[in-house]
Amino acid sequence: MPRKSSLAKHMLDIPALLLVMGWHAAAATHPKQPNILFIVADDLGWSDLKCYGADLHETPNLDRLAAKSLRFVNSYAAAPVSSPTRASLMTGKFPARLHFTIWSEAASSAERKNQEIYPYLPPQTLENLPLEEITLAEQLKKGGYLTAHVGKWHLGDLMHFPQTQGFDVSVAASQRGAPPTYFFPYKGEAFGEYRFVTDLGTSSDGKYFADRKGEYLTDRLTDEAMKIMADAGDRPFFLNLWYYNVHTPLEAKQQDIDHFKSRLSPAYHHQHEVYAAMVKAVDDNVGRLLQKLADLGIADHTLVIFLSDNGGYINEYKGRAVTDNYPLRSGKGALYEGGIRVPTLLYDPDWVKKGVTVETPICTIDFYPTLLERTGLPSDTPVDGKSLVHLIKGEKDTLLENRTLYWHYPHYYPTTTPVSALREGPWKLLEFLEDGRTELYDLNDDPGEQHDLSKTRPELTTRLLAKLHKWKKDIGSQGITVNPNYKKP
Ligand SMILES: [Ca+2]
Repeated sequence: MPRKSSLAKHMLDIPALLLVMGWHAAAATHPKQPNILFIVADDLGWSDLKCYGADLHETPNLDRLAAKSLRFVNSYAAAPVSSPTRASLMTGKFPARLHFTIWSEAASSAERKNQEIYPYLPPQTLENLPLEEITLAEQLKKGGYLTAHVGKWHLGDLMHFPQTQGFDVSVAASQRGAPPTYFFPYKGEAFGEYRFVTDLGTSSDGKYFADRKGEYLTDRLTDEAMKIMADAGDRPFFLNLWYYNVHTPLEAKQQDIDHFKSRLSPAYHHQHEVYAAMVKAVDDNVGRLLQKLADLGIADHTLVIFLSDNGGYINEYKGRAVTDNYPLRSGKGALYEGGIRVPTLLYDPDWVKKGVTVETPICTIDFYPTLLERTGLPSDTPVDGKSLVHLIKGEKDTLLENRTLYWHYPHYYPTTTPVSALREGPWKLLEFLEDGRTELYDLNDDPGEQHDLSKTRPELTTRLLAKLHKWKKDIGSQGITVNPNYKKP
């Protein structure tokens, strides 16, 4: 009797066993936590995408993504230049708190060597993201994610590469902010130094891929990213895909350049056919990634985030203006809106069912807490950002609506002198650090920041300036100092 009873018990267990096996099979296709495809374009300006008002540029794939995503129209980079914004993405902190306020190379020396041309000296800032910082990648890896970085890094030297900051896999990272060329083998002279993108020049046996002649960097990064997605297996992945496009040097495929050259019009804001072709390269490759997610059967289980690290570059490259951030003022380097407001799309298959325009101001410091809350993982470190999960779920978030955002850029750039800024509701205050001059704008009425209200609204200006000063003090920000070697031109 005991034997029969035992057999009966086992027979009873069979459906349960199948159920368990079935669950495992389902788990293999759909891990419990969603995959995260985090795409950052470099220097892509506010109006560079069609879905943000571009005229010359063509971005059908990103427009299709926007049509089913949250499209943020008050989304800010935490800094007007590359490395600090990237540091904010990895740490959830204000760059000024990290003392990482200018791009890596400039922090090391270049800017401070211009000691005679500027009346003030910028502070000595970090050139490497400290290893002690607990990055988003480290948190997601600890939570079971396969963490992969592909593309531009710009958060430090080889001793501070993605592998040291929580990434299981890293492909094509670089210490520098731009490749010497966008064509294989991605190395050569640039800005008076020898630059290269790691990992892409040779095959695993150390030989050159002779057949890769003509290969374009952004296509290759996408190939590498798609391999990682396909090989991720049961583990949810965090794929941090930071394209080098559309940063200078301006280089693109000839047929795309020809296409946009034939479409140039004096009526357009955008006037650069090579830049337009570089934007197209980003769009083409986002299209390939979305198709790959569909082909792998994981499109309904993958969050897709797309944004830029700072405003568009409005200065000249080889004698021609690169882009225009209309209707916003200025561009990369500045704390006017054109330097920090960036196109941002967020698709969440579980919560976002149609395209929605989101007016609530957000910042790159917010993605760290957002992704941890969204994946149900704890945070081991305090952050400055706030979770966007309420917005993702279509709920109102008064905390975010009432929040004040801050910037501090104690450096020079062709578009600016050292400057700090805040945004509170519709109000935007800028404080120029050389002489303490302030400017105040109402972004609801004046998104192009053309009408300075600091003189007509002195009480408001004083209150906001005090708030900005308190923030700078509270986070331990670094200031500028008088330059004893300054020679007035
Ligand atoms: Ca950049």
